[in-house]
Amino acid sequence: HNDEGEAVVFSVPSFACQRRITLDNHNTIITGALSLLAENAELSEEDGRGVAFRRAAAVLKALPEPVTCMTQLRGLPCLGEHSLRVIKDILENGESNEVESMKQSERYKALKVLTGVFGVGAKTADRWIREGIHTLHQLRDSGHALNRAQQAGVEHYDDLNQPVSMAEADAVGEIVEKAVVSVLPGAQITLTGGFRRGKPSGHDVDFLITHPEEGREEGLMSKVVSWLESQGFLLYHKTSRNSYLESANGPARPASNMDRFERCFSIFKLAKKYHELGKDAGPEETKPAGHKPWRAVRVDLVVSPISQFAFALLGWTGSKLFERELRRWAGQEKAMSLSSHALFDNKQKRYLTATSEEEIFGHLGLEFIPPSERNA
Ligand code: 8DG
Ligand code: MN
Ligand code: MN
Repeated sequence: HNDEGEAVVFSVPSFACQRRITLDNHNTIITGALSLLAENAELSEEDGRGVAFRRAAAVLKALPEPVTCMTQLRGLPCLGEHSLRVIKDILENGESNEVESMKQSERYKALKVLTGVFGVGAKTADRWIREGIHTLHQLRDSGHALNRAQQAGVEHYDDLNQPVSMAEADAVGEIVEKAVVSVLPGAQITLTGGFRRGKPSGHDVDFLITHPEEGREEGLMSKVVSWLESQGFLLYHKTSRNSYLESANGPARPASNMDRFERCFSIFKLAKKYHELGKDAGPEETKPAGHKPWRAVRVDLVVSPISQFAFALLGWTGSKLFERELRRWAGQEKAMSLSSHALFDNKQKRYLTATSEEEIFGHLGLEFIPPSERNA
């Protein structure tokens, strides 16, 4: 409130990649509600609506203090009629009717349970729900053939739906580091994803691997994976060549060296630390049934040649909305195409190289936003 006792009117730039969004959110009830609506839209394969709610939430996350009345939101970008209605409801009633009833709906609950299985996306979940499958029990009894990812997802369901802590991320990092230097001394690993943005927990742990000498990283992924497997650290892994058409917004022209970029979606078997085993952890015979001395953790590994490292680092640090907004900014405001591999200038018809994230923001005419402020 200013001197006249009027509520502050906020001002926020249009693109999320122009804002500094830390984890210090002053409007968690509103952003939580909008994020749930976004999630529900995504689970219903309505991606356009999903993005609209994500953008609205990212505007609220950028505000320096809690919203108290609707007039404060006048002139803010990305707040559509629907989002404004939800915000108004929360300001007046403390919660949104629409969101609360959505959370209670059988369809939403079933979508959450089924897409909570690693390897199950919105399409598959929707098909199962239409067959009357709403729970894991019903899925098991249905006799549906599950692919390898989904089998692992069902087997490790509880572990994979429990957040990964920073300490666990560090423990995974030590293992990956050991694997990488064993198979290629001099190779470097960098923590990316939510943990690089300072999040205290995550749904997985993301790493980017490179070598300072261009080309030395070739074939690295399969060696790292073999090492991890031989040491018994992997419960599941699927390595894939990067398909350059990974996103609809990717550059139109692939560069020649793209096929060297590999990634691996995996599930690690991570030993629990002594203190995590529980008060009753003792000799094997006295442990309660079902207590195991390890947990399953989702880990994403990406290998990038050093020439693309800055783009890969920027692209795998997130948040997902921040990345999307960076690409939208590049295309709409700069006539450039940004991906996790490169930045192409459509007017100059050439690639703009970069060896740091700072340089990429510079090419894009954006102020540098550090990872801890990319939590859009
Ligand atoms: P969380 O795991 O803590 O829930 O959050 P996160 O770390 O932000 O999410 P994430 O799902 O692990 O994704 C991390 C980043 O990786 C995100 O910015 C987007 C990026 N990413 C994918 N899939 C792909 C992909 O197929 N291609 C590219 N280039 N980037 C991707 O998640
Ligand atoms: Mn992650
Ligand atoms: Mn990930």
